[in-house]
Amino acid sequence: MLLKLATVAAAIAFVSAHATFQELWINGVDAGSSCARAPASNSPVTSVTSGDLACNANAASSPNVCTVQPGDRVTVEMHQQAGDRSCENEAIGGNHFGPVTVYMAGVDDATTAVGANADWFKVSEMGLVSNNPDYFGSQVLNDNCGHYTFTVPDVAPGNYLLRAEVIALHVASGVGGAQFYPACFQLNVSGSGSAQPPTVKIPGAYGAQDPGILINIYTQLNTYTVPGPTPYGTTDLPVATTPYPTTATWDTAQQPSTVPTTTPAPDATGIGTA
Ligand SMILES: *[C@@H]1O[C@H](CO)[C@@H](O)[C@H](O)[C@H]1NC(C)=O
Ligand SMILES: [Cu+2]
Repeated sequence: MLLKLATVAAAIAFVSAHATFQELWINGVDAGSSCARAPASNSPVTSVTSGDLACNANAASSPNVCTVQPGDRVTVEMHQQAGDRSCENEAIGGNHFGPVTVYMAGVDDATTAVGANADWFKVSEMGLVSNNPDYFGSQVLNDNCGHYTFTVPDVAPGNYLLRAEVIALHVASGVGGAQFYPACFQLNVSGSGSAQPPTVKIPGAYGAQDPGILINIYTQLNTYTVPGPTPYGTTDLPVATTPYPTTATWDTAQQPSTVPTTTPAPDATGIGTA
């Protein structure tokens, strides 16, 4: 009986460590879930060949698109439980260590586009930020109450899907052990950009035995290869050889508890971004 209770408790703790990207900010203005495709659960995708790898399982599309333009600072926000934005709880809990990635895909209509059919390019990634000690992008995400910020590249105007992802590697030393936590948002890019970066398919861009997917992270890594293509238009910082500063760069004091469902007006300005 005792053993059984302990097993149940362990199972609950494991599930509560899981997470989803839920909210979006544009230049520090909270767009909440207004243009998010909320995944049906916080469970990971574990198959690199599943269509769910694009935008997660049974994610409901939104009637809205969020308007952004090249150069905008866009922030995605992850939490363990749907609707809970509290900074008291780690964004993704336990030892779900691994990279953060962000992709975009130009589509005809972001409210109906199917992620697994889209043509994706990576726009940002944060893998191993320090190797003294090893420190991953997901840990920086947790330092910042689940917020991760990137710059919209100089892409041609139109509708896009935005895909944010954490890849948790805590049990990734066996094939199929890596856990993917993707979610998509629906964007309309305005402005006068013209870039059409080279694209990959998701699923398709990752292999089960990629060096950043089949990996034992409980050794000194020194370097880490983030899965998928090289980000378009940005260069990763080199892996630091000094301890990563764990102080938040996002202003967590201004973290809201409610979740807006209305898209912000284009060109609104808000709090600083991290
Ligand atoms: C997207 O933005 C353009 C302006 O750049 C606008 O003409 C168009 O109606 C917008 N589309 C959507 C779906 O909001
Ligand atoms: Cu997990």
